[in-house]
Amino acid sequence: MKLARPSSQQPSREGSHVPQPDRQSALLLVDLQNDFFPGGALGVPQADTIIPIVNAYIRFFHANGLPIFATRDWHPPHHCSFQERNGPWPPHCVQGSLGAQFHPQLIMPPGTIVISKGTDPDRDAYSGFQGTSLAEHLEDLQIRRLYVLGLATDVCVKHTVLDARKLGFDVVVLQDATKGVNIHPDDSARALQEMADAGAMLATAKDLGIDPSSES
Ligand code: VGL
Ligand code: ZN
Repeated sequence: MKLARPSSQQPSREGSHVPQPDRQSALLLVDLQNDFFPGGALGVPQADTIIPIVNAYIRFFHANGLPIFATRDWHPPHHCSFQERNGPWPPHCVQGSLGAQFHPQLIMPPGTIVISKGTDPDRDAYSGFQGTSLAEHLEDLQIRRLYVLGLATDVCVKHTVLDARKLGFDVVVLQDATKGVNIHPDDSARALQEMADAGAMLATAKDLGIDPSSES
């Protein structure tokens, strides 16, 4: 991982001074794959309820000509994070499987940049920056601020956001478009606090002037 660029961003309370996306902003979708939705191998409770608002954010960024990145958990069979290898999780997001595909109701524009992670059989990667080219892509496009949404709040969203902050990106967590696994009931709330403590801003659609109920 590259070293941090200085960031002017200060820790911020929820909703306060949420910056509007500018030409150095990108949307980052985290692991919106079938296995993380209810009925999937590692289904996040109520994850399906965020799909309309995720699509609204995608439309907003795409309409403004801003880049959209999508990470995907992309494990080889017998990945070290699977229970068969004493890892914490059931098998999920195996490369090429239906469970590893993006949710069919997501409307991802052509040009969406897909970042695969967790591809090393012997290393897990909860962060979209870990072992990937995400940081280099963002630097190429001169992106300074990331708007982050997806699954799961308390696992991959959290690790991705914390890495983004360490790398010097400004981060806005779109908290109405994330859901957590919540192995402990307050895991998501704690994860959001941890991200805020690291200087991420927490925002909802209203802060960006997006009406989540609007279709197309
Ligand atoms: C994730 C558990 C295992 C995630 C990935 O995307 O949040 N969670 N692998
Ligand atoms: Zn995984």
